[in-house]
Amino acid sequence: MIKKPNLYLTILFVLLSMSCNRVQNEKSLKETQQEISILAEQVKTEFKHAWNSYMKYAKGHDALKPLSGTGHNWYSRSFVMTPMDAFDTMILMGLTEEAKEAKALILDSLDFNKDIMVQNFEITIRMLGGLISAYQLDGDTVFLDLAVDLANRLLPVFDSPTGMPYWGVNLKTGQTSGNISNPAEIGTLMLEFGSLSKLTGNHVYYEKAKRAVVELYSRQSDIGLVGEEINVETGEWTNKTCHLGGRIDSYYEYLLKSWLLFDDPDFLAMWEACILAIDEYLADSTDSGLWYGQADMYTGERISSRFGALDAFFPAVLALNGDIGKARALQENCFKMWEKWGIEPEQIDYASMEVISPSYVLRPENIESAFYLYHFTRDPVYLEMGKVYLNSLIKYCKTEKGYAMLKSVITKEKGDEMESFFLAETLKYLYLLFAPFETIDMETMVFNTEAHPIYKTWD
Ligand code: DMJ
Repeated sequence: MIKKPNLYLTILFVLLSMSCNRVQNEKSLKETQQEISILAEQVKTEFKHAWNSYMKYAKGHDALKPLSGTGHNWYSRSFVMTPMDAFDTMILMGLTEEAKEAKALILDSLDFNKDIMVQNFEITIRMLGGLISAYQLDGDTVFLDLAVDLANRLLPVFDSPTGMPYWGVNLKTGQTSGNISNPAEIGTLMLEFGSLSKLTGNHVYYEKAKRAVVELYSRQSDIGLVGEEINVETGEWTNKTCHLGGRIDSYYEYLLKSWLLFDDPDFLAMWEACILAIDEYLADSTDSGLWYGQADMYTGERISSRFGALDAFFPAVLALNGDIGKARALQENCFKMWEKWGIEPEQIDYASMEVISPSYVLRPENIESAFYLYHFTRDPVYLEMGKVYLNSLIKYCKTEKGYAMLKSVITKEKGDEMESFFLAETLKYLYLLFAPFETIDMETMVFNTEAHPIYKTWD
């Protein structure tokens, strides 16, 4: 017969080891806290390197070219995308001097009365989102005036027969262009246009952006999926592949976040229906864990096992939805995708773990998901991921003149491009992962898809 251990001795042993562990944990926690603060400072240093390089080589342009040390504009004139995208990151990081520089550049240069055809989606998420955050964080009403002026110039995009927005609009003439669009470009306007309505009391922005989403949603298939391309004039799908990657990604993100920001139950209903279909047809439980692949929007049949840097936003959305188990499982694979090549490629085939598209354009999504998961779980495994992301960025992308994209994560050959979202998102999420929790109150705001925080300041 196995002898039962003496109960009192067992309790004493457990209590003793608990108190030893506590002392050890307190010690390691203190050490960890110091290490975490150092990491946060290091991210700030890297941010300053990127910003100072922009100021030195590309001041006033939309973006820095980090190899040639020159500037680049998206259109025939600059809309100072980099300062606009970087401004609220500077405020969150406490970089007061840099924020002053950025604000001066924005206020000196921004004038939307230009005869230029712009892409509604990119201008909305970077510029309109940036202006709204800038107004909410800085308090200067000039930012709000600029946001209103810009939004009014963008409004003609919604004048299609379906109410779904055209691809682009001329900021001066209001002429629209591009009748082929996609769920991301149609459904990623609500946070910016909706919050502008809340801040100004003018409902037109909320109504137009919401109608676009509802029209898109009403054209999903019987099994609840959308395709990759749709004609906004006829409402016909021109590409029937559903997935979580580029062209669809932030449509799903905004359904959930619009519910959280506006308490509008229509968004909750749409989100709940969509996540069921995503779980049913896109989720793929494989031997290597959980992935989300591509499926035919009508039959639900799997089309491919493509997944990439853009799809890596989804653990963040799952975590925000309270689905921590799935979020953790997918993030494990997102991190594997990063680690396998030392930095993540744009797209892989998760069935073979082969690279399909080898570039890395300094994207944030993998880091964003680690940030959300750390926020909700406090599991240090996500801090460890953060260290890996930071070291990879420094090792492979840092140049004398900024930070550069990689043409290939296999060869690590650099390209002459530093997207403004590197300052808006990539370094912001990395910083927030290591920064004190009180740096951002996640209960009162949501991040737009360009990581511009939008605060719920209304009832
Ligand atoms: C950003 O402009 C946004 O996050 C968008 O939703 C997707 N692409 C980039 C970052 O990768």
